[in-house]
Amino acid sequence: MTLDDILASPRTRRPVVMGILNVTPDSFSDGGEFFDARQAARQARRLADDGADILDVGAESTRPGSERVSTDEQIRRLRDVLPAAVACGAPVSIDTTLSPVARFALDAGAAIVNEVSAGRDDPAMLELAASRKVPIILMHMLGEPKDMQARPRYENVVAEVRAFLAARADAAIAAGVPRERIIVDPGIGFGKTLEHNLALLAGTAELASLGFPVLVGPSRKRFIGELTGQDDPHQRVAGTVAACLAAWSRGATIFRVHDVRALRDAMTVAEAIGRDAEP
Ligand code: HH2
Repeated sequence: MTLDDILASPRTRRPVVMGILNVTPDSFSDGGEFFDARQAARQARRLADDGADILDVGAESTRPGSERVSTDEQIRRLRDVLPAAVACGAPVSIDTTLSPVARFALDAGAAIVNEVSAGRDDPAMLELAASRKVPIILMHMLGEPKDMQARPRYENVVAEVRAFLAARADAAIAAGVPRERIIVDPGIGFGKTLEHNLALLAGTAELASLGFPVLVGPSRKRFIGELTGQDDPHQRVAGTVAACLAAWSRGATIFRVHDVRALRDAMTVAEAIGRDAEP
């Protein structure tokens, strides 16, 4: 899929599968598995072979309670991995909130910025996306990873997340990012209880009504374990697929997941049913 296909997905309804590559020692479900550059390169290839339309590469865990990773350390972790990911052929997104890290990744061939602070951590990020003419993902988070799960509260979670995303999209547009290059994400698990996550997934259509492609990232997250009783994140694949299908039926089109093959197969079946049901 090209970047244009990805950005057109709300119109075409083609599901876009984003495969996760965490080059970290401490991510919540796969920390340490791909910390070694050679293993990370192998995983990038596997995600692409499994049908990933985007490879999302990150060098900082944002799991609840995590500490920040410096610019230098993120770049050190990414140096050998990014060229290998880019060589797989799918567009690469860089999951960081620091503009020097994003700049390094874009220079190495990344094509999308995945910004979980929606441009609040480092104001230079929005200008960077504008000047490099790349799509940017703006995600909602309440608080910071360090404290975000300490009693998150909303009056109306869907309305508040929608308003936040609209305001951050306006900030990106003011910094020079064209509206056609903005993707929004409710930030499943980032300062949200089980009920908040379910309301946001159920309310995807309200988020999609902003007019931007909607990305959701429920993959292996704790709320799935809370519902299913699966404590091991690797056992949350079926729950992840169900969450993505529910969001897809309500207008989300981009899905950030660890288990690409499982979601690709599910989406192939769901799409075929949708298509063949049309008269
Ligand atoms: N979730 C995580 C990281 N980056 N980016 C977007 N746009 N949306 C998400 O929901 C999202 C994200 C957290 O998941 P993971 O990468 O598996 O874990 P960790 O942050 O511990 O590396």
